[in-house]
Amino acid sequence: MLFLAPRTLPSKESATMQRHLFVAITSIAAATTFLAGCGKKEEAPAPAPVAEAPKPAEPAGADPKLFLTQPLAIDIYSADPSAHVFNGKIYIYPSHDFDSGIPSDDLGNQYAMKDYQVLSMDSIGGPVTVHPVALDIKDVAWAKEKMWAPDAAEKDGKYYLYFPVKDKEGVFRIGAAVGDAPEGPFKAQPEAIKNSFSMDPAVFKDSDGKYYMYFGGLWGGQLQHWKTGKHTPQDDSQPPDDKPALYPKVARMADNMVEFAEKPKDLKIVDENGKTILSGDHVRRFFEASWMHKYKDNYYFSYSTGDTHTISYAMGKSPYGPFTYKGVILQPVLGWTNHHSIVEVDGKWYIFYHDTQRSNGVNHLRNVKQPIEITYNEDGTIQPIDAYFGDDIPPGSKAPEAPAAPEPAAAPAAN
Ligand code: FUB
Repeated sequence: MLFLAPRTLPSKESATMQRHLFVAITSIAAATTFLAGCGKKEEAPAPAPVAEAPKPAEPAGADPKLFLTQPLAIDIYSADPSAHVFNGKIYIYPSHDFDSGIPSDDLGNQYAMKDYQVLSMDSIGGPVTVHPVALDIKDVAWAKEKMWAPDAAEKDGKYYLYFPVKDKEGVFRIGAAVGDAPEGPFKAQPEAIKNSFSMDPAVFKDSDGKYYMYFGGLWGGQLQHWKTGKHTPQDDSQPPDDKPALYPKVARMADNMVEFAEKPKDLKIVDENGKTILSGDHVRRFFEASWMHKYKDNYYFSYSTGDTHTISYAMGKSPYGPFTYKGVILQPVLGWTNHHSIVEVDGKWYIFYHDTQRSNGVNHLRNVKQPIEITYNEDGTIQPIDAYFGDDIPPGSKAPEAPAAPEPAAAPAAN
């Protein structure tokens, strides 16, 4: 069994005390901006015709004290933040949530997003710009519905937006769109990336200049439709509990950045004994939200465990793996989905994430939050973060504690 050593609360509290202070200050600023925005909306209501149903009120947000960091002070719902530093500035490529009115189900039909807007900021905690629509579903010839979690990359002064969307047959594919600026606009390629399937692309640039895409997602993300290597949508089942879990996929990008240079391969995740993580191991198995980063000589593949709601990670020595499961980076947040990115900004490493604080738990109305600095232990493992102090975690979702930091606790690495 992993996770034998529990975290100690006092050490966690002392490690996060300064962050709380910073967060408290930024929270008040953010809450003031948000409330001021809401107030403005209510000041001059048009007189409603008597017969017309009242517009649903903006949901009241959850108590800010329950959260380690606060929502970015912006007035759109946003989720799945893929952060990058381009030209010294922080850009976030999020999903753009909205209320489609579609009832919630296990396939995520309520996540019916139809465009992307990029966010940017000069520094962590600084003001955030919400850029105009960077890509609209109506400008993607092959797309039908559900623009889910995107990512972006830069190469030779061009910017590439990668996005999962269902095609006209209802099959998730991954598209590429090209632009001249990090915030877009982006022009979609006429077809989805050949041999792409499923969702949640994350593109990683290795230190040797090669780019790799990681992708895949269970349930509504359709990865199970490809488990035989062929497209078998009639078989929606997951592997039996005692068989290997479905792996995320990896493919090196071609030089033109809009094609794969190779057929996608499995990205193996194994336990501390080198044994494959099993399908029934919902605490550790990959579900969605791939992300890759490199710190010192180690590659870190991090991902959401879906119905156990953590961001977990595995370490390896090559962008293709294999990866050894190490533990939890981010404990469950308020809301069903947990989705993140990890990026270095000015010599410090941050996790960007989302939750449903602003909508007080409406799963498809999420908000990207102020990022949290992560701390590496001397052996390269990452100290786990608990960013939500409330009780509204879906039943059975709380993950076991991740391994504790070696004693004495190592100082945070600067880069
Ligand atoms: O935003 C839609 C989907 O929800 C994403 O693609 C998943 O990662 C989950 O966050």
